[in-house]
Amino acid sequence: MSEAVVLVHQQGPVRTLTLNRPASLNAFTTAMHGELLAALDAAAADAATRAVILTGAGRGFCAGQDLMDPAMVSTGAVAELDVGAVIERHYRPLAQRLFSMPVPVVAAVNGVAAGAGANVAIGCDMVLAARSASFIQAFSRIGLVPDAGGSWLLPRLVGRARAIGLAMTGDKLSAEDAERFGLIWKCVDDAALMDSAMALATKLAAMPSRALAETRRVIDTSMKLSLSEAVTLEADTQRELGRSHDFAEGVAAFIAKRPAVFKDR
Ligand code: LHQ
Repeated sequence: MSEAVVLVHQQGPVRTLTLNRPASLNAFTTAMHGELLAALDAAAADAATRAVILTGAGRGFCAGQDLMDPAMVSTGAVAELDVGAVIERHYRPLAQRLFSMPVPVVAAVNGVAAGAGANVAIGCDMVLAARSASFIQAFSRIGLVPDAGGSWLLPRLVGRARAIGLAMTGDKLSAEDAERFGLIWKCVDDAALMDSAMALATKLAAMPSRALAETRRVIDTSMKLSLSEAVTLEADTQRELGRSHDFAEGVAAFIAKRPAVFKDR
């Protein structure tokens, strides 16, 4: 049996998913798409998993679509490939899965993240990157536009000027500049990456998962709402969460000066 192209490791409430095609800088093949989506679905369905880390094996995080995947080159004519169908079949479900996870997802970007690999990374809730890592909107280099949710995310994260600059030039952005631009949460020393990711994921795992997932939802939704509509969404969401176990537990724990034990999903 061939080795899994997505490795799964559980440590307490934290599940680490490692993209595992290091010889190709973990570029996406059809098989890797299948395994990653299944692994995210399984993490979402497992009540004992309260945070997920996504990282890459070897020296890269993910180089985007595997441009040598037989599915792409078998016809001998790349122009005959329906790239839109690849997006619909693989990148849409992946982006939407990340944006609807019931628990936080931390990207631990260990090396270069290019094309769809960069946008899968920044589609995670919090992104830590090793100082030697980098982000490349490689699409323009091969005549495409940012995908995997990148066209939506980039301007929201870094503003229009930087989004267009990064996407048009396809230039490499260092992890330090990515932090400075607001593209990622933090850049850390290479040797500290996985410990930092585990510490962050462990902290998030002890927090009220349902409220964290709802936090992502209201922030993402607010981008297309008026202030009045956003406040209505806040009120509606607080009304629901206000009836939850985790809210009662959080308040009770605060008053009793004890750690809270959250359990809602
Ligand atoms: C690769 C790849 C790769 C295969 C490195 N594929 N082997 C959606 C739908 C359908 C179609 C198209 O696209 C999309 C979305 C996208 O993601 S488009 C963007 C696709 N990605 C790219 O264009 C990035 C291509 N890779 C690169 O530009 C470089 O490899 C980067 C800048 C990422 C890293 O450069 P280096 O550190 O110099 O490494 P390298 O180029 O030597 O790569 C190491 C190996 O990995 C090498 O294989 P080899 O056998 O020569 O050692 C590369 O061929 C392989 N590899 N990316 N996407």
